[in-house]
Amino acid sequence: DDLDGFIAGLPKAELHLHIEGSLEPELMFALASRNGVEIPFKSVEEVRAAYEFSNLQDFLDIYYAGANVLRTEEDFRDLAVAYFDRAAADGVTHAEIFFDPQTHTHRGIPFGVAANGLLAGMAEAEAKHGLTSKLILCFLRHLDEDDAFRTLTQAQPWIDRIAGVGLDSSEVGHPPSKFQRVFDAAGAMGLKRVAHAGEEGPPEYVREALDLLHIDRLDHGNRSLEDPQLVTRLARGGMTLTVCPLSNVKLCNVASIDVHPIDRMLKLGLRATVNSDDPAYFGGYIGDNYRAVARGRGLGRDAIVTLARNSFLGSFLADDAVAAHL
Ligand code: ES4
Ligand code: ZN
Repeated sequence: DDLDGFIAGLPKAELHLHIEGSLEPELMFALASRNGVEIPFKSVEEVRAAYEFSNLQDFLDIYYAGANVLRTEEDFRDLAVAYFDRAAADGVTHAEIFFDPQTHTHRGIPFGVAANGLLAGMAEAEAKHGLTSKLILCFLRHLDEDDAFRTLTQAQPWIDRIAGVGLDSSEVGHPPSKFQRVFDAAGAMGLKRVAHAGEEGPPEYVREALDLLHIDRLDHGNRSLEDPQLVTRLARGGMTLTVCPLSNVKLCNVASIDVHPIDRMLKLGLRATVNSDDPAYFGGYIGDNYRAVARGRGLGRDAIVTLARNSFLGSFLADDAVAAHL
């Protein structure tokens, strides 16, 4: 049967997408040339050949280097529009996208250049495709608490256009507890809270994200499966996990797509979703991720529908908007 057509036609929300991770090599070259920025690659093929990672840090080093071509509001808008065009073609009707302001402010690009450019791209996607979106500001966890607080201060003029805060970058050695106070401050501002946890880090980091950061959604969460009591807690609490299958394989956190635990998560009662993480680097957008797990794990249409439904239930849309998407 036409499983690919079924997946493409199914309305989906994308809840775990780093916009800087949607920078395709072609756009990287175009922006490098437009901005007069040198990049350490001779061709698009050479860039793609460099995308072999054995862990998260391998990837992050090349991902932060790639972001260096992003300089102007127009660059950020073009990046976002390119992502939303791909997402719309995959049947995404709502997306909650991450950006890493510190990756830009640390190289002299003001917070507002990234924020204004991305917000312009989001408005364009809604006008062009009817695709709605929300913006989530991620703190880089390898940097310190003061730097995260400075970022939250810089965000103030845009705070009504930012849905929430997240926590990303190098997980091991940078536990959620390091950001308890800044997440408290964000919560007091009415922002939603999400965090990457249990991608490479232990189940204890997931517990910290719940207990200390008061997260509304868990990004990845794979290693929660090592702790049955934690699984029960996540399932009973209706916590959404934003799982990224192709990312897990590319970063060697899962041996192959054929052994990905997505169906096990659903059977355990977890509200798992399928997302693309950094599609330009991991070999596929959200449709590719759905197709990969559908084939690799032999998912039926019922499981695929559950995953898509979970994506709206786990979104930060108001209940009436969720109902309108389902
Ligand atoms: C990321 Cl896959 C992943 N994990 C942690 N931080 C990230 N930033 C961009 N992609
Ligand atoms: Zn991520």
